[in-house]
Amino acid sequence: MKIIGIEHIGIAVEDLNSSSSFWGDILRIVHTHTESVETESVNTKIYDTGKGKIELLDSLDETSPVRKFIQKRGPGIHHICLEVEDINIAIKELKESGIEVLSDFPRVGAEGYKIVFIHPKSTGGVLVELAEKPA
Ligand code: CMX
Repeated sequence: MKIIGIEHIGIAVEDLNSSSSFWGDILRIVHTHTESVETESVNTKIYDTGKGKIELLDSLDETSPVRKFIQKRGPGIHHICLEVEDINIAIKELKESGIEVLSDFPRVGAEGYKIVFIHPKSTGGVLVELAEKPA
C-alpha cells in the first residue's frame, strides 16, 4: 500500500455555519467545497490550506456518527484522512494484517473520493480514513 500524504483532518462541529468563521474569516483558509454526504449522514465544509485540508463536519440526521461522537466526546478532531494510491490494495493489505477496516469495499465520500475507515481500536484511538482521489 502506498500512502501519498495527509488529505484532511476531519473536525466534528455542532453547526457548520457558526463554526466556519474561525477557519474562513480569522485564519483565512480558502473555502473550496460544501457538500451533504448522505451515505455518511454528514454535511461538510472543506477549507484547503494548499498542504492539507480541514473538513468541518456536522450531522445530517439522527443516525450520523458525528452526532454520536459529539454527544459522547464534544466537538473536536473526529478523524484524520490519509490519501492512498489504491484503496482496494490498502483494504486488502490491512485486512491481511488483522486491522479492523470498517467495510470490505470503498464508498464514495465528499469530492468523489473513494473512502474507507479504520476502527480507532486498531489505530491507538484515532479514527483513520483512507481516501483515493477520483480519476
Ligand atoms: N475517534 C476516536 N475514537 C472514537 C471515535 C472517533 N471518531 N468514534 C468512536 N470512538 C471510540 C469511542 O470512544 C468508543 O471507545 P470506548 O469503547 O473506549 O468507549 C468506541 O470507539 C466505540 O464508540 P461508539 O461511540 O460506541 O461508536 P460506534 O462503535 O457506534 O461507532 C465507529 C464508532 C468509529 C465505528 C463509527 O463512528 C464509524 O463507523 N465511523 C466511520 C464513518 C464516519 O465516521 N463517518 C462520518 C465522517 C464521514 C466523512 O468524513 O465523510
